[in-house]
Amino acid sequence: SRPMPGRVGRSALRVQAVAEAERPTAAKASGFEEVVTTDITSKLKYLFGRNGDYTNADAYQGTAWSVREKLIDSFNKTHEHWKKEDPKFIYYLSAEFLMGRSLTNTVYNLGLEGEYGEALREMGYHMEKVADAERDAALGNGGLGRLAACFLDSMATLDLPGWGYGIRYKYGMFKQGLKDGYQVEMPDIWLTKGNPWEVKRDDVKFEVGFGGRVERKKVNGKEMSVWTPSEKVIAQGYDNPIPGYATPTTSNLRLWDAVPVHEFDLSAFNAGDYDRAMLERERAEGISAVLYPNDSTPEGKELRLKQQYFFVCASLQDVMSRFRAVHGANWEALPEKACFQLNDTHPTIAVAELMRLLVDVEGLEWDAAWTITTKCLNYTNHTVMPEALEKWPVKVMAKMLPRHMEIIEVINEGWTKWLGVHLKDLKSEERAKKIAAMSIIHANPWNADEMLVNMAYLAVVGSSAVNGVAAIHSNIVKDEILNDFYEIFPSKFQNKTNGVTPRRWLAWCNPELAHLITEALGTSEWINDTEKLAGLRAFATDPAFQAKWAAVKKTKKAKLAELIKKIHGDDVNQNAMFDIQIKRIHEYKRQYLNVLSIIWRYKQLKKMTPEERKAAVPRVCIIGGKAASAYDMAKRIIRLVTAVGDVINKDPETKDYLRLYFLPDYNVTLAETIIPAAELSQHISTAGTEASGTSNMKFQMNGCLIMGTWDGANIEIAEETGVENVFVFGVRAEEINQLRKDRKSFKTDPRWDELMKDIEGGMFGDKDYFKPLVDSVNNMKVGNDWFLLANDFAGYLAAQEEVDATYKDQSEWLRRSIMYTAGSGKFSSDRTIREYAEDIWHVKPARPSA
Ligand code: 7GP
Repeated sequence: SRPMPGRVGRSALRVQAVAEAERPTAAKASGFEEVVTTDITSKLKYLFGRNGDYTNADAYQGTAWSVREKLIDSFNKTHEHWKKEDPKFIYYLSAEFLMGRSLTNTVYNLGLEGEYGEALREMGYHMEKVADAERDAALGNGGLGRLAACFLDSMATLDLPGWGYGIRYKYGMFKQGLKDGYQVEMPDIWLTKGNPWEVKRDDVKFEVGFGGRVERKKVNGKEMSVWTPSEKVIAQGYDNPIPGYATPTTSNLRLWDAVPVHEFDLSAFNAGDYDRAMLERERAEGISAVLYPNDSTPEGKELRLKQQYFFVCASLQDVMSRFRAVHGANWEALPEKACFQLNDTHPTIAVAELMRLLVDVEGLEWDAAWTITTKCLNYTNHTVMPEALEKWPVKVMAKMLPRHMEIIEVINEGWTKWLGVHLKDLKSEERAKKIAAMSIIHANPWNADEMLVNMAYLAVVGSSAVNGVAAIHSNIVKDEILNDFYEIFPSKFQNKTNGVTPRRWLAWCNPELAHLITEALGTSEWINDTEKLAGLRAFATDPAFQAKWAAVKKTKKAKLAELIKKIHGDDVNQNAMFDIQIKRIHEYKRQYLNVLSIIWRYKQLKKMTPEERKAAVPRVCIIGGKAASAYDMAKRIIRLVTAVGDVINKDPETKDYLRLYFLPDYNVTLAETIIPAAELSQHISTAGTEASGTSNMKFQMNGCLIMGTWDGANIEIAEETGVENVFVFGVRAEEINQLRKDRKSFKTDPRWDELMKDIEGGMFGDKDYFKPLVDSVNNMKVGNDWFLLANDFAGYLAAQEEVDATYKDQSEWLRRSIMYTAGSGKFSSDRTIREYAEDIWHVKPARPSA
């Protein structure tokens, strides 16, 4: 049976946006809805081979295949324009793109939401329910992958000629389930129903080799290194059009699928050896099969290096073949036409691969090739976690990529020699020490027999620019992580504070708030000019506006409450404060600290009389996030959250005042429901550990107050919002090193000791399973409580009290909430991308005509 027709809404926003924006393909004449209805109906009829009786999931397919055509019209126009203009391109190389869903975003970015919404309604469907049938494209782990997706949105919106390049994983980020409160991982099967958002390019295929040997040979009278790989696969390109907002530009994310060179081994097949006949296919397909589910944890698997080389090799060949078609072998001009951003060290093999392509394949001299390579490449660091700074054993590299290992050795020889000259004023012993410390190839500090290739060092030496992702992080990169390099190349180092797309993360996921903002500002231009949000400051204390603002939040809270009901079967008090922490589970992000404060709150409530309880601020606490499959401690933290929730949520004395829910399978789509409903969000990493954070920006845009440490982008958010409006606590990054040294003399708070005893004593069951968690923060043990939970605990509880007191004054809370959105202008990824384009890429907008 068909769903009931729903409300259309959003029309005021739409009318204004359509009027203001140049539209690529949207017919503005009335009657377009009928055309859309006819189109969707026809798609459905031929896709499903029947007339009518379509489910929401069917309707999604029909709608998506219809929208796809509009998208491709715009994509074709853009690429014809760019081909004609031949501007400089930026290529964003990233092992991860966390795109989420496409239907709503595409329809809205193209300005077609009214037409499609109404067409579906006429047909008896509701856009939101139809869109709900789409599976997330979850080709990323967390922040780094989602940032790449926001960047693509902004690049297209700003008309910047630029593509993303990555891997078309068959299985993306695992689906997270809960079994008895423990995380279970299930495969992300996302391609089985087809993907309307991609175009397979049968003409875009490149060979990628692995293994084998290298020989010095005379080729055309010239001594050359000739690499004969022992294994070859084909990289098959798929294009994923990326629509900009309020512009005719639709750019591209090109993802590579690994396929065998030969369908199968015919001789083995003829000899009846079916298994062997299929072997090549299996080995090839294995390369793009799964996304590594780790975030800031080491993953030394050879297959990961293979994936990295696979997509870098195909992407570079692709760019060079397009360059050659226009400019021939004039490779000196390549940096004027192409630059590459390395999204962390994952694509760093590009340094060696570009050298190989220029020297071995194109026959350039080494020095000329090096000049071109370093001009074309730039590197972004996304983490300070030492375990996530990639280092590949020389042995592994030499076996899998023998020619690249040679090239890296030559690069390193040149580099260390250059250093010797550059550091000639140092005493010889000191100089030798410095050079050893900066060598791209060095011994494993824990195993002197093993030599490693330090990918971050290779990236710095091979790039023009190196950047961190928030002001404090860029300083840590300069002063600590890559300090030696900074001292030698100070001008290479930059900061590019992250941003998020205000389309997906405000306008489209919170149309109610977007509408209110547009009404107040008298324009929807803030959607691509977020500095205009500052105009909301004028309304921050206006009671009538506050009331409307509060009403929107209430609507969004009701939606989240519905979801909680669906998942956990519980009704929650919608007047309670919605307190949220959603992000990958990691010790440095300190979800554990959050749980401890929730237990403390619970214990306080238990001690109160019923009368006293009535004066308490009720809270619904939500924690969500995935633990890397191999990250044992993170999995224990998840279990602690669910175990504490099981006790608290059932307690008749307190359940009206405090709840704790773990929302499983946190992903982009879930974030789009949670963030607009949040009133308080927690970003409580140990100072100096969270490079930036980006969800903090999404919460801020949606008027959610922040409880945070002086870390990452929290600092800049506080500066923009007014530090007095943010709940800041905890030690500062500058104090951390000393505190870690002094820990033996540190006295924990008695409340802390009490909580440790509660967990150890089995208050939440599973006490053996929780023992390692208790031990991990026992700061009396050397090396424990690395992330200083005990240190920050008292300050955290005090800040929590301040939160309660503020919430009791709803007009003050709403004033702050409005000030957050008003102060979020800086954190649009449009601003970030403009900075990259101007300071690093030197790429200029090139907009096709509508
Ligand atoms: C993340 C950082 O943890 C986060 O603070 C930052 O906002 C985000 O990148 C975008 O810059 N890092 C990762 O997601 C990651 O995988 C390992 O880092 C390389």
